Amino acid sequence: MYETILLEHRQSVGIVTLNRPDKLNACTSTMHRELVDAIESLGQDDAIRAVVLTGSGRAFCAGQDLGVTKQGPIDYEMALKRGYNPVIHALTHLEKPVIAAVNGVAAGAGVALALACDYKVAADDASFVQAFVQIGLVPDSGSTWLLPRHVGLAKAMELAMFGDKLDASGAEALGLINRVVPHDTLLPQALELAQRLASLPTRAIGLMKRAFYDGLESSLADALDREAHIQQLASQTADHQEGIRAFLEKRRPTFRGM
Ligand code: T3D
Repeated sequence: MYETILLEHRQSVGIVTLNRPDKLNACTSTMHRELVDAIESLGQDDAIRAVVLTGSGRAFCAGQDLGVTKQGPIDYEMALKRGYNPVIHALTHLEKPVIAAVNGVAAGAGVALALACDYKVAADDASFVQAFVQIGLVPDSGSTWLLPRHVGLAKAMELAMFGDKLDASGAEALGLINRVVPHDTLLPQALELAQRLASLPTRAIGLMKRAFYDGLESSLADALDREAHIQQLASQTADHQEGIRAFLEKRRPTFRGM
């Protein structure tokens, strides 16, 4: 169905795989369109309660396909507004948990794709490069917002200005990612995490995701108001009723994502 990505449903988990391995899964406008379409379709599918984003072959994503520059001048502002930005928006606004399973090198906008996911697990041989500076560009695709929020301003500036490659354990130590696992176990471990998230109250997780993002840009007073509002929404879900019943009945809850 798609040209540049694969979309698979495994029980209640959607797996999106960037699939241009010969180009290290570098992004094209087709890939942008297909990613937005796939993410939105997973968002609309009630049977899907968690998503994994990964890459095929030896890379996660090498950022923009630089071969495209051979085809003539690029309107970068338009390319970002129509291409990358909607992908980052789709990932961060999907009210379901998204796990990045970083299987190899992530460069430029490829790092931003991982950062826009809610949990990042990387193979022990994965690496992260703010490659923009090496080609005279600035971090984009949300990197100037996402990167300092993960690692702090000083480290974000260092990574962006020098453009040095960071290995997986260094990325974990900085807080860029959550966990490093042996390469061969990456997908099974990412799927296990995703299945675990998919068994939790999906509506509550979606609401907390929205609140965390909104909270990054608001005052404490606004956050307090927002929490009161979304708690009201969460309290109206069947999963909340089930959580309370299970607690009182001293059993494990069975959440259905509703
Ligand atoms: O244009 C806009 O819309 C603006 C948006 C910009 C967003 C951005 O992401 S800008 C940043 C773009 N990305 C880069 O600058 C990264 C370029 N790639 C690299 O720095 C390195 O390839 C890597 C660090 C990612 C991996 O290094 P390594 O040594 O493991 O692999 P390699 O040998 O460099 O690459 C292997 C092949 O993949 C090679 O092709 P070949 O020689 O085997 O035919 C290489 O050309 C190709 N490749 C790697 N990255 C890209 C790519 N082809 C097209 N675009 C790439 N980004």
